[in-house]
Amino acid sequence: MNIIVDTARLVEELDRLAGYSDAPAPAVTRVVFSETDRRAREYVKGLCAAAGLAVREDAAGNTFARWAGREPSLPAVATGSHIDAIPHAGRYDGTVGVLGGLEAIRALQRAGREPRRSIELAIFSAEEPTRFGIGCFGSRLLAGALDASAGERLRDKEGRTLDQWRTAAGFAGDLASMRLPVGHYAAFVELHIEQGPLLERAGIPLGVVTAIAAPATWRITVEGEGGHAGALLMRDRRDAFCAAAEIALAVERAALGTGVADTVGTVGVCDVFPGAVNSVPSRVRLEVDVRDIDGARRDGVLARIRQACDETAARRGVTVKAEVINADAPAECDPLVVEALARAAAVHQLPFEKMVSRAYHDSLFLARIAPTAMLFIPCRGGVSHRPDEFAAPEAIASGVLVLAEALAELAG
Ligand code: HGY
Ligand code: MN
Ligand code: MN
Repeated sequence: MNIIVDTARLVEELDRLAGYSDAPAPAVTRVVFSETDRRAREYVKGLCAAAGLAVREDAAGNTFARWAGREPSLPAVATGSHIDAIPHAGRYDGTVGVLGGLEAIRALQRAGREPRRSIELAIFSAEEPTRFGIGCFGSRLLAGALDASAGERLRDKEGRTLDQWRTAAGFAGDLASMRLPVGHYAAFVELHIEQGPLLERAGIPLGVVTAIAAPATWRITVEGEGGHAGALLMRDRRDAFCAAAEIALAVERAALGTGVADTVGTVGVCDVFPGAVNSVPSRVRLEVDVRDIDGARRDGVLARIRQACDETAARRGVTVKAEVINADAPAECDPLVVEALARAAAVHQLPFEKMVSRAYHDSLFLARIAPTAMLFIPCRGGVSHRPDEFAAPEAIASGVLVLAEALAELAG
């Protein structure tokens, strides 16, 4: 029988999931291990159980919902993404890959398919860096890109550790026990909105991702000297914010300096201490995000930023400490999985184009332990990480249809 996507039901589930938010609609805020995240997880696990999937959670809160195949001992084929959302984000980032992945499995069940390999939906804990400053800690732990020491090492801004957060959220167990070996999955495919404008501009309904950009996150702490905004004369100042401002502009200059569109640099967090209008800033903490599809070019940008930190520190008499949170290699997607997606699109006469992902995803780490590729659908105006993020129902349906087709082929 043909695979038919129940689009209306899927859109209703996406809207229901968006309701689990710590920000007023249409914004979505859902930070890992918050009460809202816990309730959203319960909702999604309920949908998986209703589909007859066997659900398990690991020590970091990664959730796995498995549809047993005819030969359950074989490595499964997996799909999935994340349901956590940065503050004031949209409702499609990550969730299209989770609920869309679930709908792909349900569509195959309704079509009477009986795949040889099990098909497993994976919901990774915390693809977003909001809580601990690093993205993808769930999939990093699965792939061995983080080891169990992360339980103590990863801390939020108040110093609370990953171990404290995950235990309070009910995820006990040993982080070392959750690692998945190479070969655990026969293939992994992630459906995701593009989070950029290229597919919509080209009028193409699908993107098959061939590589994922290399993200790096730095925490830069600038220590100057505070004082009274009225009495402390300009010539006597060591203003931490003005020094940090120079460093922020150096980040922009270094990213533009490669002359290549693939290089991007962002200062997304700036905490000013003590944060009073009549007090000269004594300490500023910047969080810096630098990416490129070419790892060496990205590292060249980081070197120029570090040089700018040293120059600014010397000239302004402040101290600048740059702490690398992560500096990951880019990922190549697996050609066989890429071709399975291309064939699945062709079966349904849906045009696609091969492209790179400038956003990072859990696939960046799954690619270290399984043959991995991603399937993109357009989002309006390429907008993401904003409340007006939008993916049209027919775009979502096309993505789920091709995902289901590819999963069926990969699972035999
Ligand atoms: O930042 C990213 O690329 C992802 O959306 N967390
Ligand atoms: Mn995101
Ligand atoms: Mn995402």
